[in-house]
Amino acid sequence: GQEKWPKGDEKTWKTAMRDITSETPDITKSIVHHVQTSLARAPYNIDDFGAYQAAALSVRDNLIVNWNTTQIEYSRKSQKRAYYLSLEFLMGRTLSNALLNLGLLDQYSSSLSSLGFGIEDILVQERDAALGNGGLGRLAACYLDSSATQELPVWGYGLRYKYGIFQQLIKADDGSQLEAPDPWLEHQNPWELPRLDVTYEVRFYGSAQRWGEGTGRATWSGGQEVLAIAYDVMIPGYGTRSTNNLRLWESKPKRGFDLQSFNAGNYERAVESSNSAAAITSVLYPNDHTSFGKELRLKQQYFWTAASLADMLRRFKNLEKPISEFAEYNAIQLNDTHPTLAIVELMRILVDEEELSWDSAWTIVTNTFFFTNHTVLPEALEKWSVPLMEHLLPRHMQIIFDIVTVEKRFPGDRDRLARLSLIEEGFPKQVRMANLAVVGSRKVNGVAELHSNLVQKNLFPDFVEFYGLSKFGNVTNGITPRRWLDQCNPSLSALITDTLKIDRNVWLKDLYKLKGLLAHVDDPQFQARWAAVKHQNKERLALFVERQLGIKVDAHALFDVQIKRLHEYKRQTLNILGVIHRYLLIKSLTPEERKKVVKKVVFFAGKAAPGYYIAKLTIRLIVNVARVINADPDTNQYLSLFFLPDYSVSVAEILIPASDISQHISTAGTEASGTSNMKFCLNGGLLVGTVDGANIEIAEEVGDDNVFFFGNLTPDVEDLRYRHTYHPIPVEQKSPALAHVLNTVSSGIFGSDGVYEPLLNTIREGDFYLLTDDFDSYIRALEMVDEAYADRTEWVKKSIRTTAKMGKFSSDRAIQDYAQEYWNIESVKF
Ligand code: CR6
Repeated sequence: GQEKWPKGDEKTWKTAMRDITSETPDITKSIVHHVQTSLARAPYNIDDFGAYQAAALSVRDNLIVNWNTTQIEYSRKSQKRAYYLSLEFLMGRTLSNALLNLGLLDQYSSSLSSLGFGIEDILVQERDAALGNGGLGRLAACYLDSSATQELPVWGYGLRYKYGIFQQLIKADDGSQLEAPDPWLEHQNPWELPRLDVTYEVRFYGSAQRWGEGTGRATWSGGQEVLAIAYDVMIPGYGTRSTNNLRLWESKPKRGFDLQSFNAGNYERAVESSNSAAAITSVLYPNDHTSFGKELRLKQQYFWTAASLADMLRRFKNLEKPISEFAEYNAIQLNDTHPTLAIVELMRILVDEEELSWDSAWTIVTNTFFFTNHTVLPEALEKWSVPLMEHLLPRHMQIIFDIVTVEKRFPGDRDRLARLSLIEEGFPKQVRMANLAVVGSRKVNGVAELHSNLVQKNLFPDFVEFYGLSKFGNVTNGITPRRWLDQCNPSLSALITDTLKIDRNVWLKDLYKLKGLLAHVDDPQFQARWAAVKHQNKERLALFVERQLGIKVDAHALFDVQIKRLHEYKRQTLNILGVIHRYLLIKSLTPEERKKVVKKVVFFAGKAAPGYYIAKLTIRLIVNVARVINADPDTNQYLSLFFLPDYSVSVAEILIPASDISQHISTAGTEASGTSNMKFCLNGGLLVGTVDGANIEIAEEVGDDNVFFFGNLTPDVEDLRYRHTYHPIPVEQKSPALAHVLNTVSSGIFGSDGVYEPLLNTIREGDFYLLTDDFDSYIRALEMVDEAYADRTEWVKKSIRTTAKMGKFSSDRAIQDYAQEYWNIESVKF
């Protein structure tokens, strides 16, 4: 291999520079060029971070060229486009993905090496772009990758938050979560292009005056005007030059300050108004599955939808088509209810500005929008108070009231229409955004079969009755195999390519090709290579943990992983109580009996919303149980436990390839889909899970015998909850094993003073998430995992079969579904 020079070694750089001749690879020249010009630094002064920046700028040059070509082709062909409106895009790192998609990884690796740098050290210099909370935001990122890869004219629209999801710190003394800001833009971000010339004015407050009797028109004026500035993030497709755009908006005061106040001698007030404009895009709301109704959040939503629609309109007008054809050229996907105001904003533009009749405008709107629901949990369903809306967006509130009255004109009985109501009665009245999204969209979908059924049956049954079933559908989520296999698990990718004897770029674009692995399941040599790859990934994780937490990890043990946002419905509590159960059990065994114990390392990672008390208490319990278990010399060779702080896309890329088993154990009917379950399986990890979300479809594909299912089923949940309320049975009676675990925690061995009582009481009283009902069956499932793992050959076969049957879960398939069944767009080839 190539010799590795010390970082930023003066001699290396100087030699490399002196030796720049016509023979020098262009890539090397380009990196050096960026060091000297873009970074304005002397090459011998460059550290790993500088080398990362220069490499990134050099790669970006390629992207810009492809991006421009693609966008010109889109304009030239004037085909229908689709827009993905998402308040979250959880992109992670870009450099390695861009290198993979451009097919330039090897070249950059050797150029950097000739300059004295190792590619691995360079890639980890990049800070994650973490503009999202969890699955919903990462799904948006996977969909952008798949759209570009399939050469589909799809743009994303989002917000350029100055601070992404908070950094999670674990307090040394008591193990609780602390939040710190994520200043990801501190250093120049090479992956975005500021478009200082692409700006729109967005209005807030003011008043709306109706005019044009019977037309529904009005003029909205006064209030505050804020500027939206575009930043473009290039999204390269894999194995194609096609490069799409993710446009993120930044807010700015329209003028440096409010001149009127300034002239009146009120300097402070003038600056205040400019601060309030900049505040709109300052921070991502760190809540997953909860909506608080905060004014600033509503401001974000309107600011983003208004700027995005204005931008789409401007692009559409360049086509010189009549406005009545808007929906023939534009499809807009609403990622959850967050962008629902776009429906109202498009009505405002069409009625007030384009002066279309209400009915023509409504026809266009309801042919343009598509709505994806991502959860049935009531606390996540957004509602905005009518007084707040009237204050912030007076014209939009009028339009919503008009939609209500106009919809009532349609045939159907009054009662039924009342139930469709967009306005919830009460003090104050509230606008139900999900209902508005359903009424204003052409189609509504959930994110896995079970979830889409629940959307129809439990969330919107009256709408199903009113509009018919054809308005409702399902698109099961997917993940991009580029990032979630090739990039995060290069050894497995290489083994697959070698085994299938087809080009990597073929199976990475047609994931069903993985089926070809089935022919090799019984080949002992292949099994050994497969197992060796998993082991290597476990060693990589062990090293990572040792560096982070200073504790050695046994890579020969069973690796059991649960990584996701902390939430009661996801039941990390069930998992940690199961760990305690295992610990107590091992302690009760004789030395002879212990020989049969399957050695296990349990990993947790995930953030809790800063205001979510019970979720934060769960983290604290996990961290403190880990401290006790890992320090117990009597048992720690059989069982150890880690909570990895500050979970992120990049941390997931290390954890997922290393897992033997992962946990997806939500109360049945609560996890809409889950997407990490797909990532684990694609990397040959098996699942222990409930019959919920996409777990069900994964089992359909890979076979029931390769998934460890447990727990109550969705149809029984309601009845069980009813019984908890009206015929409660004490935990001691329902599950003596669980009662013992709860009492052990209460006894104070993981921290005294009753700190965990509020958490334990959620189980002892009410137990909304059914831990008492599922605990024993959960423990049995984990025992079955142990038994299966004891037969290592069988286990490896299960692992191979699982990966082989994951074709369905490529986000390429999901995006095809959207493109064909919903958006009606075609790829643009050039
Ligand atoms: N939290 C669902 O809970 C789903 C993703 C993406 C979620 C999860 O099951 O896989 O969306 N929902 O569809 C919301 O964010 C509201 C999630 O990420």
